[in-house]
Amino acid sequence: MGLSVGIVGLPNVGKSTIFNALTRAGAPSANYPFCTIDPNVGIVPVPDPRLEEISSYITTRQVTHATVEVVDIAGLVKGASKGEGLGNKFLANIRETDAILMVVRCFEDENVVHVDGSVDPLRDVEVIELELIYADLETAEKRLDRARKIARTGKAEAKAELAFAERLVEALGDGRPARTVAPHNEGEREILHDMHLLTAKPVLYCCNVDDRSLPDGNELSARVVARAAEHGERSVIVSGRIEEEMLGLAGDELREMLAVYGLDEPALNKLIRACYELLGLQSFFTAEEKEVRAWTIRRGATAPQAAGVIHTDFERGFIRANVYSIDDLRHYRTEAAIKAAGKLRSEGKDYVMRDGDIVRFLFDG
Ligand SMILES: Nc1nc2c(ncn2[C@@H]2O[C@H](COP(=O)(O)OP(=O)(O)OP(=O)(O)O)[C@@H](O)[C@H]2O)c(=O)[nH]1
Ligand SMILES: [Mg+2]
Repeated sequence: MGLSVGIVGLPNVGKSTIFNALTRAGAPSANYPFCTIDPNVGIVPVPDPRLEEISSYITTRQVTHATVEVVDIAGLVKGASKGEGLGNKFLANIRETDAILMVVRCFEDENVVHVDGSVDPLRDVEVIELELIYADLETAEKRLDRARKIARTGKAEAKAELAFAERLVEALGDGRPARTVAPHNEGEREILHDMHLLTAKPVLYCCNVDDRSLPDGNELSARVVARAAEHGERSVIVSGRIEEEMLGLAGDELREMLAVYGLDEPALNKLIRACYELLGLQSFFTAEEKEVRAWTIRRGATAPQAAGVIHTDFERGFIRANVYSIDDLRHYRTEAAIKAAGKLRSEGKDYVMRDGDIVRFLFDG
C-alpha cells in the first residue's frame, strides 16, 4: 500500500535504536546528536498471531505477513522550522510520511546527552510539536494569501477556500495542530490533503524508557501518556535498548527475557500494530495450501478494492468474494466444513471488508 510511518523526535532520544529493533537494519545509532542525517527506510512485518492460527488449520507452504514502511528521520531541534539544525530538510522528510511516531526520551542516563540539558518529556513533546506547527503555519499563511487574491474575483469556491484557510491559520497560530481542525466537506478535505501539513498527520507517542520501568512505564512516561490521552491520542511504552537486546533471541531465551521484564511479547509488536492502526489500515487473509497471507487494506475498503491489492485484474474482473471468519475456522476447522454448514458467505461488489476476513475472490479474466 506504500504507507509509511516517520520516526520523529529530538536528537539522541533513541529513534535509530528503535528503528533498528523494528527493522533489524543496523542503521547507525550512537550517543551523539544528529547521528542520523539522511532518512533510513525499512519494511517491517506486522506481527499477527491470527496468521499462525490460520495455518494451524490450513496446512500451507508459506506464511506471509503484512508489512508497514518505517522511516528513521533525523532529530529536530528548537528552531527547525527556521532552518536550525538542517531543520527544513528534516521537515521535508517528515512531510513525505503518512503518520508520525514521536519518540520521547523517558529514561534517565547521565551518559546519554540530552540536547536541552535535562530529561523533560513534556517539554520535548512541546518543542517538536511547536516546530511542526510553525512549519505548517507558514504553509497555511501562504495558502491564505493566495486564497485572498483569488477570492477577490468573487468565485464561490475561492471564498470557501478562504474561510477554511482562515480556520487553519487561526488554529495553528493558537498553537493547535491541524489535526484538530476537522474539514466540513469534501472540498475542505481536498485542500487539507493538498497542503500536506505535518500536524495533520496522526501521531503515536513512543515513550522510550529504561529497563527498570518495564512493562508499565515510569513517572516520566506517565506524563506523556496522560497528555496523549487528553488529546485523544495513543501512546506506547518501549525500551529501545531492551528491544534491541531481544532481537537476537528466540524460543526459551526470548520467553525468559520477556518474563524478566513482565512483558507478554516484545513491546515492538504492540508498537507496530499501533502504527498499522494509526495509518487506518487493516488486514484480510487468503488461506491456501500454497500460501497463507495477510494483505493490507484501508479500513472501509470494499471487496473489489481488496481484490485489487492482490492483483489489478482481480479488481477489474471482480465477480464475488467467498468470505468466512476466523471464528468459523475455529469452529468448523476446514473450509469444506464451513461451506457444508452454509457459513461460507458469498459477497458482492458493495461488501465492506471486515478486519480478519478470510477470502477467496472469484473473478473474470
Ligand atoms: N540508557 C538508555 N540509552 C538509550 C536507550 N535508547 C537509546 N539509548 C542510547 O541513546 C543514544 C542515542 O540513540 P540513537 O538511537 O542514536 O538516537 P537518535 O534519536 O536516533 O539520535 P539522532 O539520530 O542523533 O537524532 C545511544 O547511545 C543509545 O544507545 C534506552 O532505552 N536507555
Ligand atoms: Mg538517529
